[in-house]
Amino acid sequence: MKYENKGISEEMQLKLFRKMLKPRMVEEKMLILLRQGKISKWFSGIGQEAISVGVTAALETDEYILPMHRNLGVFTGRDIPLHRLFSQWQGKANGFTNGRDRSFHFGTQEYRIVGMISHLGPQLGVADGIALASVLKNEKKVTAVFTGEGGTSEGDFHEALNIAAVWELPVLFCVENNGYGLSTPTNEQYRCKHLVDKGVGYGMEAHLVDGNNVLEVYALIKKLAESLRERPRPVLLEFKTFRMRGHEEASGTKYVPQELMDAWAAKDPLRNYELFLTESGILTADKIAALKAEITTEIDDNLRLAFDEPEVEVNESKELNDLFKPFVYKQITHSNEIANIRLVDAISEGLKQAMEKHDNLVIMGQDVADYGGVFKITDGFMEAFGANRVRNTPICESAVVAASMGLSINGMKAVMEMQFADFASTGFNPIVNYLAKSHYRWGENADVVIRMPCGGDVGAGPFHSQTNEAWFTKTPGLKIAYPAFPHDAKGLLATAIEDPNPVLFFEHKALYRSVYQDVAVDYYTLEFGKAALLKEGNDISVVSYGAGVHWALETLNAHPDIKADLIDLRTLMPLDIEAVYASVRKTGKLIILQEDSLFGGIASDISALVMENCFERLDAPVTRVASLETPIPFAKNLEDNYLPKARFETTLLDLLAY
Ligand SMILES: Cc1ncc(C[n+]2csc(CCOP(=O)(O)OP(=O)(O)O)c2C)c(N)n1
Repeated sequence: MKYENKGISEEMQLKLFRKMLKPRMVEEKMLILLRQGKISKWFSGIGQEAISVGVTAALETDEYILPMHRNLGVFTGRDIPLHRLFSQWQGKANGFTNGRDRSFHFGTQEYRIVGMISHLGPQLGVADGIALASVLKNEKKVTAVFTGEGGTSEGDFHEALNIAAVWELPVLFCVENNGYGLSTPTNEQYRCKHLVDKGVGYGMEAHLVDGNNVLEVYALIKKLAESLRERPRPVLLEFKTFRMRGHEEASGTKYVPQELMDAWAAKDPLRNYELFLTESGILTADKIAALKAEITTEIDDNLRLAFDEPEVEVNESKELNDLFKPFVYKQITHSNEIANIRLVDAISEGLKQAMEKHDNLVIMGQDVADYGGVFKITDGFMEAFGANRVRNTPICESAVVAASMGLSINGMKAVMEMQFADFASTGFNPIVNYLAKSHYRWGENADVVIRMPCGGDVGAGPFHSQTNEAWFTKTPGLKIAYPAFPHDAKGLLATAIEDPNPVLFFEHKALYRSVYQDVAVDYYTLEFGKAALLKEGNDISVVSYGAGVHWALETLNAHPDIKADLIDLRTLMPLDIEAVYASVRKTGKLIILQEDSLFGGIASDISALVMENCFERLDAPVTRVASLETPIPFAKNLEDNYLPKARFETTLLDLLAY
């Protein structure tokens, strides 16, 4: 291998050697411990150290790096005390996740490292969000994100690179091409000659780099980082290297031809660099021995600390409490000035006032800028707040959700408009796996609200009419609001934005322009987890949310003889189940009306909870009314038949007669 010092000082050349030696020696120790059954899985980065080490050393310590499972050199390069890494890998409290996640699946703000989730691709979009925040804050910082060549086949890679290019974000996309994705060789992964050729397609500067040559990696990244800080733009880097061990230790390397192993063994980044430094007179055998002794002592001392640490304690209330970042609701009341406005106006007004209140709040979504969004909620926002804070996105829900997370990591707030709630399916992974799980996993909140225009009775067919809250109520770590009235919508949206946790905010399209209410003109908040009692009566309890509330009202208004409690849940997570219990204990009968199809919806859980907690007080089976178990159809008569509106009346009367 050929090394050129590229003007790098001897001191730095030595530093880079030490920085590569350390992860190599840590790994060698881990492999021994693995064989002794003292640690669980291990993903080896042996032979790839020059990339992690070169990139990390070239960046400032306050610039974010988003590493993968083979980037131990990023973690050691930022001088994380080894015992904390060892505790992390042993699932102990001194690690970074309180034993809640394994291996490299963690981040740490202290070291400006944001670890991967298993799904590989989402962190590429997170890097976009972090870089966007740096640009908006005028910080002149670069963000580096890693992926293997296998991960480049995911849609997330395309989405993240495309956004970074369109928005000129200072992101270094570092592809470590190590020949295999698990057992899949590159010729079964992609068909272009080099992955770096894709840079042209994204309109992005791109470089092919010898990933086993630490001086080349360091010099190039240093030069690029300096340039990107001054002139923000993304760069695609393909580092050619090789995975010298199995995908993870247990899986072996049988499928890798021996010649390939031998050829790459000859290119070992550490041995070759050691040879170069020795031949240049920068390193001596004595110095190498001293360095190894020093690192061995560091490893042994730190391992002792980790092994001496007790197993993580089980504390159920701590487990539950750590799901969300603590948020103390602050009630903000309004003056008496009111206006009679529609749901759509209330949401728009609430959002606008939140933009005025939080100058770190950014709105992102398709067509939300000049065009004002397809429902015109953000009409005029771009003029009021500028194109930096009201951002049109390309059509890429997954990367925009991920970028929202990145904004939050880097100190901002994000509201994403999902053009239609139906399209959350293409952003599903980062919602349920990234936003929902980050605080529980490593204490990082997701200060993100996703607005979800949803619902049927609009003649829009299976892909523009779904009310898909049940996809998310199942997932711990998400808060969910589903207002039915303008006053609630405005106040709950303000609270959703104040809350530093991820909130899905459902807005029923059929109610946007049909429901009017007197709404306070000022900014105000409403507390989550508080149902509203819209009607009071002793005959029966009716529980619903969203459009269902209006259908129930219509039915009850048509039957003034029925004396019912009508409960509008307003938020589904947290769920005000106590309000439901209190009502059922009074009436003895409960009917739950849900717009979505029946199976697996929140009505089922409410029913189960009431059976479990109010059984003795029930005079009839809890009854659920919901849509048919089919997709929602287009034609008016089919849609009317699908929706539970008509069935509600007959079921209500049957239950009253029980
Ligand atoms: C979405 C998803 N699909 C599949 C996997 C299983 N898996 C984990 S790592 C991996 C290979 C990744 O290959 P590459 O991106 O080249 O990185 P490398 O492991 O080679 O460093 C696979 C298939 C996963 N974690 N996530």
